[in-house]
Amino acid sequence: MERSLVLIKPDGVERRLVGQIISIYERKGLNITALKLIKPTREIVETHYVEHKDKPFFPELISYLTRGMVCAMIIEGPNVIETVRKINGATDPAQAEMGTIRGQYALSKSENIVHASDSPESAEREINIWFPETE
Ligand code: 3AN
Repeated sequence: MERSLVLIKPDGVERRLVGQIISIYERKGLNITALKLIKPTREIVETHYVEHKDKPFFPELISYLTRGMVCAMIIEGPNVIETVRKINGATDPAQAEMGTIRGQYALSKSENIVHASDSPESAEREINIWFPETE
């Protein structure tokens, strides 16, 4: 059984899409094993996105993620990392298939509504950042 760290980012919470997005993961048959609403600190978000710290969009990314509430989840299931990334769709919503969350709900590459871990190693690292109490 695999775990993924999934975030509904501030645009998703502001637009009241939390319930709809969670139900997409649940209808697929995945299990949400931890969930919280959190207004993340800059430190949490900078640690989460450390791989992008030298990218030109990093400052914009940090202010986006820290501007409001984020719904953070641990989702479990067989092959969950690949499955959730398929459900979320391509990073650029313009490239995302219409059946995906980003295809349906997002327009912009910088505000693309959801995050999901891209490997088992990333998942464990990210779960430690967002849910240190479960470790
Ligand atoms: P993913 O979230 O699909 O794993 P990453 O890790 O490449 O994609 O990007 C992390 C986040 O950084 C994206 N979810 C998006 O918010 C932001 N981002 C990525 N590329 C760009 C870009 N070219 N311009 C602005 N923001 C970007």
